[in-house]
Amino acid sequence: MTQFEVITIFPEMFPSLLGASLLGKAIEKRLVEVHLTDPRDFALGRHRSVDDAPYGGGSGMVMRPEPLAAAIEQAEALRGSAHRVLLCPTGRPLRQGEVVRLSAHPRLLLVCGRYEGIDERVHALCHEEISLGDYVLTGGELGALVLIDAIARRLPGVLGNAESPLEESFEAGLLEYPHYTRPPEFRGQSVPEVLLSGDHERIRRWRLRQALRRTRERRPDLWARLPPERQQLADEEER
Ligand code: 4GS
Repeated sequence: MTQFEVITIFPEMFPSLLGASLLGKAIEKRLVEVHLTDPRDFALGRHRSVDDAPYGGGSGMVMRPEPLAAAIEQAEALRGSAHRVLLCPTGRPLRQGEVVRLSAHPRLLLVCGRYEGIDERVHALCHEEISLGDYVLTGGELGALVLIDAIARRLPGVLGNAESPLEESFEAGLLEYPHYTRPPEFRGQSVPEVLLSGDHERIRRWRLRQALRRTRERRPDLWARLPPERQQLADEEER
């Protein structure tokens, strides 16, 4: 069971994605809980503003610290303390290693940034910062949803038999092998003969070889981290 607290000024971005498919079932089965808290509910003043102009000048607005801190503290007061993660482009880039590490926390609080950025004093309230990647989004909400999805699918009971969480590429540091289903021939392209052979050991070795070759060709960064004895299997002869 993992509980997520999401701090967002756009809570309406969440229900449809959290309600569909495997994530929806995981929430139904209470394997995952997601609570949304809107900092605007804690904003004071006639305009309920959650942002303000940056000290020192410049373009864009900055999220004010008080409504964010009040939202974080209310969520934790109601349901318990949590590991606090700020979604922002200056964070550590999200990779499967981060997903595995964060999965160990029973409660995760995800703070979604908006506007030009968040007042630096809110960064100090969080345990760590995670970035979805080196591109600019309109806010941290998609990052929070990505984290919820990637963590949820690793929880026992979420995937069923349809997919296996560990066989998948990134946990082994490899890209996936190619997949095929019926028909055996499609627009002149045939399914590799080995997959129709019924020889499970031969299939396993072929798939590993394909995964290694694809990783070498497409992701030299991942390839460089593989131990030489794994790399060597890419050029192994078919027996
Ligand atoms: C990301 C990112 C992001 C940055 C939010 C500009 C609005 C935006 N958040 N990973 N202001 N990449 N945030 O681009 O997490």
